[in-house]
Amino acid sequence: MKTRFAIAFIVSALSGLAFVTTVRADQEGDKPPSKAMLEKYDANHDGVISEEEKEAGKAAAKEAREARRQEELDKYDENKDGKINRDERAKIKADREAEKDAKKAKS
Ligand SMILES: [Ca+2]
Ligand SMILES: [Ca+2]
Repeated sequence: MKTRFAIAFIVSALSGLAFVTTVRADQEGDKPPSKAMLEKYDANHDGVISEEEKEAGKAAAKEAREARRQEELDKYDENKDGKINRDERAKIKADREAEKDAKKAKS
């Protein structure tokens, strides 16, 4: 019984510590950004992602998403209703698969 209590105590103490550490890292922003994040957002390559860079990155991602959506619409929206329905979506998927296969065949 005593051991069980001790373990419970240690576990709760540890999770409390982890919580504090996480919160602190968030507050101070001293958690180093991942390499992928830096590649994506760190425009001036100073190893820090500023608010501006974050916003710019988000805007770029949104733009890219919308561009791709528009491209899909241009190419696959056969009934021109401005939306991709299930049949049209199936065609996109089929094309993607074909592309993947083509790449595989090349390599
Ligand atoms: Ca930067
Ligand atoms: Ca459509």
